[in-house]
Amino acid sequence: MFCFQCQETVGGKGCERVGVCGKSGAVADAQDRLIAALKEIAITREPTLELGRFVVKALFTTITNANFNEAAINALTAEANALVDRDKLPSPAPLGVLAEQNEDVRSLKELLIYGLKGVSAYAEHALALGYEDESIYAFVFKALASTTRETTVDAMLPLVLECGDVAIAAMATLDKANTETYGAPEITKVKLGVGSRPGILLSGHDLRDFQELLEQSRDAGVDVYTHSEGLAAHYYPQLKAYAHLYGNYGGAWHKQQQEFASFNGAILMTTNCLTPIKDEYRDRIFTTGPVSYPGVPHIADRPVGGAKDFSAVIERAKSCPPPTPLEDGELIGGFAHDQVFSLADAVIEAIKSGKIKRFVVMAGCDGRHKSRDYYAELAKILPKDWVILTAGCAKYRYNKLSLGEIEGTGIPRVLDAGQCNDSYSLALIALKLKEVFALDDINDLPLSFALGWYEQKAVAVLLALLKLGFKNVRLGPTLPAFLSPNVIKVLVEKFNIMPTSDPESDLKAMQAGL
Ligand code: SF4
Ligand code: SF3
Repeated sequence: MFCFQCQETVGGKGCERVGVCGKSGAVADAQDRLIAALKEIAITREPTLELGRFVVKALFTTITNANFNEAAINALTAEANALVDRDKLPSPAPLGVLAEQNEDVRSLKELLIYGLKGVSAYAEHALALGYEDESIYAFVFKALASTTRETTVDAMLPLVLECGDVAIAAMATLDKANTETYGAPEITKVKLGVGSRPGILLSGHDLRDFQELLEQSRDAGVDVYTHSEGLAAHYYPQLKAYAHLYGNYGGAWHKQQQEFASFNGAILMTTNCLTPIKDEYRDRIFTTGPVSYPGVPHIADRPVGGAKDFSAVIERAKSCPPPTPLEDGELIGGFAHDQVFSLADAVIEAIKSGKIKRFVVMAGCDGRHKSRDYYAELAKILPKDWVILTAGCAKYRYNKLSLGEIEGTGIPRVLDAGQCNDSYSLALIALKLKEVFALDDINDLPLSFALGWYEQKAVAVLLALLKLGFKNVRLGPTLPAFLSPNVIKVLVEKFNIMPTSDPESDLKAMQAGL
């Protein structure tokens, strides 16, 4: 195996024996074979709706912390192989990351493929709600095929940047799907404590899974809690209308081994991030969609026109004791674009009167490494008249710190738009501010970045931000292992991408406008 697709890769270089994430060599190799088969589909077939949907689903399956099941991946590869038009295949697609010898070309090819994985995740969530954009499938095919044909940096770079456009399209489609289906997110207080009934814990990003489970469990005598990226479900009017959607339990994905144990109830993983399953909750965890784990029951896809059947999850929960409390209090979120636009006058007034001096985008992913304390430390030392804009699970490093409000305005200092895909909302908010203040360049806004990245959806979000014209994006806790020194040089020259440093130095740089 060789894998370096996530931030936690061994030694900041690559996982070669077993993944830090828990992925075995056999699963990594199976994923490589699946990616090669998808490339062969892309080379030999036109991107029809049916093929596009399949390729996107399969790409999503290979995202970090989703699928640990070699048999499930092999089944997808067999399906993929049957879709390849062998008569049109000039030669087998290269197998594995290291098949590309040139370090810089390899870097751009993998950057593109990881961007596609993120795009695919968002496209798949939108499709679950009946929304899709065919141009995304066309690009996915073109991009996958390019990785088998192109041999130069000059040929690959434009495709990587184009992937940013496609990531914007994917996030826009998902935003439309989520808001048209479940209503525009509203400012919402979410409970952190627990009730006295047995619970079901929903993790991952798939809102349709959440809604169907909420509907099916409404009279079952159980409470439903969210975990990690599930938190955003509370912000949607049509989801928060379920009285038994009780609150949020725990923090970001990497704490799940302790938190799933103390939750005591049934757990449903709808997407990443899943970590290796512990015995304490092995008999009460379920997977669905792209997630799979050996020996764990998997809730099947929904039949055409129907819903998934979550009765096994609900039945399992009924016999469980209620969750052990972890904390008390509440979180506030739901600051997606519509909600912030409706507060626009107050925000603009606060900027004009000097009550808000700067925005810092601290969105993205959380992760295991201690170095991510950086984000908590930075949040603590930011001036009281600075606002943090966030989306994704990165916020769990600082969203329980009671950072307060902007004095005299009632505007919280942490504005959480929702899941990582809701970074789209943050970009729309920034574009709106640019318009209101009649700026020519978005980089003239009083706005800094301290993004955290971990998996491949963050890659798609980053490419989208670059495409939207944002410069000076600070990325941490380390730069991706898959970026070669020369590719980093290009990104620095074109976009002034920079690694996070220590909180004090970064604060100084932000105060100086970076
Ligand atoms: Fe290693 Fe990350 Fe790949 Fe897992 S996903 S094998 S931790 S690089
Ligand atoms: Fe988190 Fe996995 Fe990326 Fe959706 S849940 S942001 S890491």
